[in-house]
Amino acid sequence: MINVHEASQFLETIIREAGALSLEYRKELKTIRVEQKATDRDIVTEADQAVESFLRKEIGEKYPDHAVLGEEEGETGSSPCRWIIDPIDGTIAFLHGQYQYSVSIALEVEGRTELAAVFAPALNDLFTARRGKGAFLNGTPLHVSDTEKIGDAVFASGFPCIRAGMKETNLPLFSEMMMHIRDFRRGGSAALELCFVASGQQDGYWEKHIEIYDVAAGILMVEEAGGQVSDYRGGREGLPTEVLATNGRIHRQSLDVIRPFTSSR
Ligand code: LIP
Repeated sequence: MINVHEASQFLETIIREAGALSLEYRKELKTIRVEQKATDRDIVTEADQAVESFLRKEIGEKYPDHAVLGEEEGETGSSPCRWIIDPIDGTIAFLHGQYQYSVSIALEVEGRTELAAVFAPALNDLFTARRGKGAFLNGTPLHVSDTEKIGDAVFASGFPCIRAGMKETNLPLFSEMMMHIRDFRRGGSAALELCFVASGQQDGYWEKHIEIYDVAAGILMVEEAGGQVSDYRGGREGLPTEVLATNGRIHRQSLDVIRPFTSSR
């Protein structure tokens, strides 16, 4: 149905080009057009829109029958092959001139992610993964950390719930986690946080009310690097809305902290 090897080469080419396009906009951050989305703290820039349009054009030319789900334009087409795009994951980091933003793309075939790429253009770091073939950073194989105890772990998370004005803020869970872990980081791109778990720079990441385009590529990255990903109860049915990703060794210890914060579904 699809030549996955050829698709992975295509993916690497277009994600690098998309990253280069974002860097052009990054030179003009003072004058970039910014629009409000669902709430006044939820924003989109013209760079997000331009990068998604570019990726849709490239995918449409190469694979006209494939479906595409993108953060800015939603879902188009219907096919067992679906490209899931976050054109700029970490829009706020991007807008503030920070390094930690990414372009994130996953290819799903019959509902299962087969290919993933996350590119951090300002760092020139390209993370890639292919199901069953491992995860890589700029071509070098990745492996999760070997941290055994949650007390030695560095975690990351995010707070989309606050931006969306939700009642559930992640702050009570954040306070509890801080009592158990070595330290915490908030970079601003869920896709990159997952890549940092895959590369062993961080031992874990949790986030709720996150969207599939934020995490589809990063989840495959963690799993292919030997880590574990689940919802807050340890299963998969709550994915991708709730995500707990760890090096595997500290997954159970992390679930013990997180489980009491699971809401009913
Ligand atoms: C963002 C994330 C971030 C998360 C945000 C948001 P965007 O994606 O990746 O880590 O905490 O709430 O969803 O909107 O910049 O593509």
